[in-house]
This record gives sequence, C-alpha cells and structure tokens, in this order.
Amino acid sequence: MILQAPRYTQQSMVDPAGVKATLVDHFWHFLIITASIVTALVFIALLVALFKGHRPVEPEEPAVQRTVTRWISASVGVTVVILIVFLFTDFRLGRAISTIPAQTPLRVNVIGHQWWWEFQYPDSQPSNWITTANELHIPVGRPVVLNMSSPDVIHSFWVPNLSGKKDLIPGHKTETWIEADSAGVYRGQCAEFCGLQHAKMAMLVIAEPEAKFEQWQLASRASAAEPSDSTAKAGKQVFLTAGCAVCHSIGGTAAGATVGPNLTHFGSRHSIAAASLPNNRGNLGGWVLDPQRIKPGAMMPPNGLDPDQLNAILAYLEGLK
Ligand code: HEC
Ligand SMILES: [Cu+2]
Repeated sequence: MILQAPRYTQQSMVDPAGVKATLVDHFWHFLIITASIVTALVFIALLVALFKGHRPVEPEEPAVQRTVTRWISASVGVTVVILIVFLFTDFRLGRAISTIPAQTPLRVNVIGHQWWWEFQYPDSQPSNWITTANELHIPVGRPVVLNMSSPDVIHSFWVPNLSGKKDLIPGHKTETWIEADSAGVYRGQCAEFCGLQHAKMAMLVIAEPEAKFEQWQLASRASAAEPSDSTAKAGKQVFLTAGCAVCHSIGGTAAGATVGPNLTHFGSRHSIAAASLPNNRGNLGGWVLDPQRIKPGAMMPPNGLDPDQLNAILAYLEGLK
C-alpha cells in the first residue's frame, strides 16, 4: 500500500531521493562533522586546562604569555578559515540548487490554497491540460520546474526528501525545481504558517518511471468516468444538485467550479483532504458529511445528505478513476 511507504509517513531531509536534496544532505554532513570535530577539540582543550591549571604559574611571565597568545591566535585563525570555507561551500550549493539542469523540464503550476495544493500540467492544447490536487505526479530522472502562486496567503512548498522550501506568495510568481532519482512516494508539507489547518496541508509527490508517468498523464487527460451502476448514477445527480458543484469541477459534467479541488479523477487518489487521510470509504464518508470534524475551519461546509444520498455520492466519487 502506497500510504505505508516509509517516505510517505516519515519525510526526511537526511534521506535524499533527488539531486537537490542530495547536495543539501552532503553540505549538512560536512557542517555537522566539522562542527563535531571543533566541539571535541574545545572540550579536550578545556580538560587539559583544568588538569594543568593546578600548577601555580606566574601570569606575568613572558614565556607563558607568549604561549597563551600563540594558542589564541591559532584558534582564531583556524575558526576564520573554517567559516570562510563554510561560506564558499554554501554559495556553491546555493548556485547548484538554483540552476535548473539543461534537460527539457516538465512544467507544473503549483497553487497553494487554504489548505490544499492544486497542480496544473499546462499544455498548448487546452483539452490536454490537467488539473489535480494534493498528489503531484512526476517522472523519475527528469527535472520538474514548478511555477508557484497563491490566491490567498503565503504558503511554502517543502518536500524534504527532494528539495528545500520555496514560498508561494500572493501577487508574486515564484519558481523552483525538483528531480527525483528513484521512484517512490515522498511526503511534502506546507512550511509557512497559513492559518488554522496549516498542519493538515500536506501533499504526496509520486515519482514514477517515464512510461508510467505518461500513462498517468493520458488517463488524467480523459473526462471523468461515466458512472456504471444505478447507485453511482444517482450519486452523480446528487453531486450536481446538492451544492457540491458550486465549488468543485468534474471534467465532462456540468460541475466546473474552482473553489475546491478538481475531482475528475478523484477515485485514483491515494489520500483525501491534502494527504490528511487515506482515501477509503470510511474516511471519505466522514469527510463529505462533515469536513469540519476532520479539518476544523476547512473551506468546505458540512451538509445534510441523507444516508442514501451519501452512499450514492461515495459510489460515484470512488468510481472517478
Ligand atoms: C463551499 C465550497 C465547497 C462545497 C459546497 C463543497 N466542497 Fe468539497 N471541498 C472544498 C474545499 C475548499 C476542499 C479542500 C479542503 C481541504 O483539504 O482543506 C474540498 C475537498 C473535497 C474533497 C477532497 C478532495 C481531495 O482531493 O482531497 C472531496 C472528495 C469533496 N470536497 C467532495 C465534496 C462533495 C461530495 C460536496 C457536496 C456534498 C462538496 N465537496 C461540497 C470546497 C467545497
Ligand atoms: Cu501552510
């Protein structure tokens, strides 16, 4: 099960799965190892001073003075050199991770909403344009340029196994890139406090081999699956008449609103409500009846569906593969 994959539950900066995260991880190790050695030396010097300090010495003695001065100057010199090396390594890292590799990148628009992520895959042909939510599909081994924006408040895109943070700022476009070295599911998290449900504004990055990614792309361009059985058919009617279509889009139906996540292929998502819960019937039923129980303050209101209507809507949503 995808949601049990270790990197889904434990996002980690020191378990890199992409070019950028690997560079940052190497730099981090370099800093921590150097700092540990310096700390160890300082403690050794302290112990030596404590044990030798019993001997009464004359501080004014010129020989003692000279030794002390020499030690202090050497330590200051070494510290300055280490800091300069840190500074230049940091500059080099900054350049390396901001330079997009020469390969033709995939371009994705990332839009941060309170409190979910919208992903758009633009295409010169409007019918090929894909809009999805909370699960970002990318091909392995190819850079992906993310054009980021926000219609409400500042959010921050952060997938620790793949890349550092980049803010999404209202009224100001920002850009970053990611690349995954190995197939997998990587958890990401909004990293800029954006209101009540900031903590439940997560996402999954699903990195797949190019062929599988292309399959996903083709499937995602299609209109929504028509419901096959009578329950799901009834569910479609409930969806279109119970107010859901005021906020949601389902490709190929009359629902075309953009307030909430696009649900055209909702049935193939692994999680719901910005990777807060696995996508199964129990969680989905709870969410549709009363999102406020799961994410208090979420921009989706509770609703008074009766059990038959709820069952029908769930059957319809699950069928949107
Ligand atoms: C006022 C606007 C609004 C209405 C009405 C509304 N929703 Fe939503 N819906 C949202 C928003 C906003 C979210 C994202 C909430 C979040 O994750 O914080 C959402 C999330 C969802 C999700 C989870 C999507 C995902 O990929 O995580 C489902 C499923 C859903 N809504 C179904 C429905 C159904 C079914 C109805 C009608 C009974 C409905 N919604 C009515 C705004 C709305
Ligand atoms: Cu946030």
